[in-house]
Amino acid sequence: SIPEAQREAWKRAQTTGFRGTEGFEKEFVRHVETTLGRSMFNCDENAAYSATSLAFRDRLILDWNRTQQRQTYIDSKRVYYLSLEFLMGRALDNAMLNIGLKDTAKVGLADLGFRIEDIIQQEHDAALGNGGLGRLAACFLDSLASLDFPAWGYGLRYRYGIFKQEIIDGYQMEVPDYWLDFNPWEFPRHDVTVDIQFYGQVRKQTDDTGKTVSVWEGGELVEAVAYDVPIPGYDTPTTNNLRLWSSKASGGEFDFQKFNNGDYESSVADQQRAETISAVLYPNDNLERGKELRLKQQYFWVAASLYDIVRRFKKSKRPWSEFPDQVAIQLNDTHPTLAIVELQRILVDIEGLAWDQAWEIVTSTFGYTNHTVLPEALEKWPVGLVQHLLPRHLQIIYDINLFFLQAVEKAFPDDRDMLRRVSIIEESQPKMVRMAFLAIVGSHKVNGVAELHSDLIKTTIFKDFVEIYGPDKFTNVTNGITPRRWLHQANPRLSELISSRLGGNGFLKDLNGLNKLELLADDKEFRKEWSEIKYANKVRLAKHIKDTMGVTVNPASLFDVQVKRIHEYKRQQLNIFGVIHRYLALKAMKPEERKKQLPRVSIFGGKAAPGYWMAKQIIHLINAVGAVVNKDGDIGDLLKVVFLEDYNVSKAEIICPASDISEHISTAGTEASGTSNMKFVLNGGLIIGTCDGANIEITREIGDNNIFLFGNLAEDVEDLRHTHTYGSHTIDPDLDKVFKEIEKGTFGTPHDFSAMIAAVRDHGDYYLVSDDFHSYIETHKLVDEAYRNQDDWVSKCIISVARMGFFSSDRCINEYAESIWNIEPLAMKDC
Ligand code: AZC
Repeated sequence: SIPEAQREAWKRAQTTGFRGTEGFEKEFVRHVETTLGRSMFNCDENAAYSATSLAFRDRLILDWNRTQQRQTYIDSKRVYYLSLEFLMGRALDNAMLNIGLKDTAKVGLADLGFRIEDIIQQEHDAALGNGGLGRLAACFLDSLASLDFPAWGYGLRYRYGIFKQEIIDGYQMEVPDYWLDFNPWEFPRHDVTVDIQFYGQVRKQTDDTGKTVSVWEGGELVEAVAYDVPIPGYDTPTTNNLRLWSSKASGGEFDFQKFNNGDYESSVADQQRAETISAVLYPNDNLERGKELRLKQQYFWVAASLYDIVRRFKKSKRPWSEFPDQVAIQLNDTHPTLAIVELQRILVDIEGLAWDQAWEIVTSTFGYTNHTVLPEALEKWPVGLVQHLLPRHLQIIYDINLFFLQAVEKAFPDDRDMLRRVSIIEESQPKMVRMAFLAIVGSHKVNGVAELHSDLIKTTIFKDFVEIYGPDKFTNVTNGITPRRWLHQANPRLSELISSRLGGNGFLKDLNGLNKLELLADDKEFRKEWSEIKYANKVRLAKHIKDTMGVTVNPASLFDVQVKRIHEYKRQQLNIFGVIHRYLALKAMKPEERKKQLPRVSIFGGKAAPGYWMAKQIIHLINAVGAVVNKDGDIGDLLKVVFLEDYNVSKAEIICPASDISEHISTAGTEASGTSNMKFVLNGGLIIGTCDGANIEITREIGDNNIFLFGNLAEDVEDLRHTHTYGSHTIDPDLDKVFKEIEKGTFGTPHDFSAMIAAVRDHGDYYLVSDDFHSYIETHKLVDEAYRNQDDWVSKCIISVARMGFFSSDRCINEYAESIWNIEPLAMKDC
């Protein structure tokens, strides 16, 4: 650092970042003219976006520096959130709002000839995630910073985020997402690099003290380079860090040896191979595909992050035993589970700790969050693959397993089968490493993400582990969402209305403050303003639908929304079958009767994993139905069906505020939590849903007369499935009519949809579509009826919003901090 004597000069020269409008304008023009090399004669909206972002980034990074210096000085415990996905969405609007300078920028931009709304629209989403798991990580970062927790996120800097979805002739097409073209929000740290080793072999040797040590040698090195993304807290100077690793060939551009030998191509090929590691996000949601490159990604990221964390800890010169007092690491699903093995390797092989001492440190450091009980999503890696890629790690996994199984055998001497069931190594052909079991054994806490889910993991997939460790190791932390992005940013008018009535913005940091709204549920004037805002939000979405999909929808209709990844367990097929049923019912009516019906727009959106054929068929059917219904003159505005292309975070910010009712209709017991259910209710929409995931707790909080629940319960699912397979299986007669209509060719070539129908009719209806169809249809009738009484409907919406305080990710993060991380906030103002 700079010598004492020069620090005064340094301080005199320090910048503080802009504050007022004038300051913003100066920074803006400076960036346009110098950083971007443009002028007032060629500054388009995109350049204006870049300059605005750079002005804000400059401010953020100053707060970032102060925050990091403070945390280092105090040497407080930090939490590290390891996630392969961070679905951040856009950063500019969020930064402006969190820092509290949006109005300043708005005035400044207007002075200089731009509309802030247009500038915000220029930004490309940072889409480094698939769905709920990735978006949860992003909400957590916002809460951690807003609550002043010393926290870092660690992830991968994918060159390609989730693909862009195009709908062509009703089919999904995937287009690469070139999001890094220009990203003003990241700070490349070319000086923060780590060499990551792969392959090679392990040699045992005896050290000076006579101890046998393992040396991992040979193989190849890939370099990890850090890119830092500042994460601003809301209404606090605390600015945390999201560090994303990018891969490149170790030791510079390319192998000069090869180059000089005339082997130019292969030297470049090495470079490209190294860069492949962080090239692309795997586009699966709730599905694991066991690809070697994915395992490489996982180790690359985990090893670089741990190197960083350990380096930081070592600076404090504390004894290793204090590591868990300084460091908490949360594993977002099993993807970072190798971190457990890597830390044990660092402590034993490199730092020379005894196995047991190291293991005590490791298990006190890690917490593991499970996000799914779906068997196809539980990670397993072939032993042979792990051995090839990470030979020393496989040995350590075997040792961890050995000591674990010895303890189990001792505790359960009469249950021989227990060892087979809980072994980290599955004795299959080929043998597999069960990552979830490794994560449990290597962590001190395991949590699910909603009450039902946390109960289910204890009674199903991890049942044996509850017996082994006792119930206290397993806990629940119900998910939450950040009200800053999902209310204040996405729905500024509603946020403003609420703060005008509550006397300020306090609810954005203490969401329970919303409960005072309940007194206004019957206030006519308030209801009117509330409805006007909902209507305006629907007009905005209707415009978006028109602009992007070319379909005209009437904003006075009931907007019925299902947006999320396309998955059979989420049951978009149930929804579209229900829509067909509605269409047939309308067609069968006499014109006078038809006129009395409530107009509806069924809005779908979501990506299918490129290799998930059935999900793609579902998208196709939705579009095929839309194509017929939307141009049916008998139907007109009574029913429109829209599939919104390329659903992502920034589109969710338009969609959530515009929904009247949203669908969260997974087969009971399959959706761990769901978080969009929370977003929709917080934006003044009601939900139709099954007794699954967080729907159950939402019901408990807002009251069962404010939600439309239907369908079989989780406890009955297994029996129903058994009956389908071994007993009699009759299809709901209304659903059968829907199938027959599809088979008649009403929605195009019937063959295209035969597999979807067969899944229900002939293949055991695993997702209980037929079992739940009747109550789904009946419940939608109740929705129609309820919507007709607008006063009542709006009151329900207000009461629901008033009772949503529990679902703030702030509450959720405070629970993690207290019950898992044992960590305290460190506010800058306390400094
Ligand atoms: C999702 C769950 O499906 C969803 O219910 C939950 O709300 C979300 O995590 C956040 O906890 N899971 C995933 O996205 N992916 C996996 C592998 O579970």
